[in-house]
Amino acid sequence: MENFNPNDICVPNGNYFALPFDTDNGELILISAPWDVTTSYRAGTAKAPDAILDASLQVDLYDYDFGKIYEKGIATHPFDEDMLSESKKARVHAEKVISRLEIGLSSKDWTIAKPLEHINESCEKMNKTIYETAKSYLDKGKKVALVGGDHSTPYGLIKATAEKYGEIAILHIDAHADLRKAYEGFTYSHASIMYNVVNDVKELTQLTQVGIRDFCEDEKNIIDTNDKITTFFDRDIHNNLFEGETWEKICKKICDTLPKNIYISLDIDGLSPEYCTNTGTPVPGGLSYNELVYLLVFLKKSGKNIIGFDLVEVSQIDENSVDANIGARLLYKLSLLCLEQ
Ligand SMILES: [Mn+2]
Repeated sequence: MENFNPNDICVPNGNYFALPFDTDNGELILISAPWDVTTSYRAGTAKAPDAILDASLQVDLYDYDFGKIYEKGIATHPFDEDMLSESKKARVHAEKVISRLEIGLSSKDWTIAKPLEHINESCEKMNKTIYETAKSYLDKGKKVALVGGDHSTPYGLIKATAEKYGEIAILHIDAHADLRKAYEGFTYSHASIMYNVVNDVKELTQLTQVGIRDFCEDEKNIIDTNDKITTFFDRDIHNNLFEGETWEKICKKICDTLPKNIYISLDIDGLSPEYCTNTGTPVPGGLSYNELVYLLVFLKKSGKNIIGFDLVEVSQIDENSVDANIGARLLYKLSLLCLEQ
């Protein structure tokens, strides 16, 4: 930090926010996951880590809520070019699968089954890479967070974090419930992340979902019958706000469902689409930026310990959009939450 003046013009150094930390002296390590294989509607989120890193250079480091806490150290794990090229290859297969399913072919049809197998293998390899990278830092006593990529990418991080802490509670902010079993035949679909976590991560004690407004009947049944899952549907949140309940009271209810240690999985489409115009599967409704920041700061001020997080589904297909800028600001806020006060 010696030669670093946070008030000066920012000099890009390959790190998020151009901070002068490395993976040895940083307290929080950010892993980029340039991966976008199973997105179902619009692709593009594989480019998010790069776009967010660029936009992060515009973020003022001094924070209204947390002052100079960044001095504790936010470091950036080296960018994984291999993951990006593997994502591009697997995406070509995935698009074939999706277009064949859309004309009514069965996932057992041989023209689908073979590429599907290839895609599922690629996704497993990506999960393993993220898991091992995260574990290596967690073993050194660091906190770890992930910048996606689509919502399949944090699987390995969630697993490694759960193993490290012995139990894990997740605050999941999203438009979608993500409880679909192997959506479109993809075992590790972005639409299945919470289904996979609920079923595979035995250390999971609680999944609290906020902003959910897009789900199928099967997903609603899972929500209704699994007592580890509490869902604050977007419609209920907004009905309550319209009828006079305060956002503070709703945040308190959300907070009360969670233990002290929490992991946050933030899909940018949990926000209203005006804040994430390029995201893969936007849905009207959702939280405002200020509501989300209020909730995050509320959790911290209520004494929660944020043990890790992911920020996923940001996309900046249109270079002039504000998506990456908003993503970078949320990445910064979430990073600060992880640092010890
Ligand atoms: Mn989503």
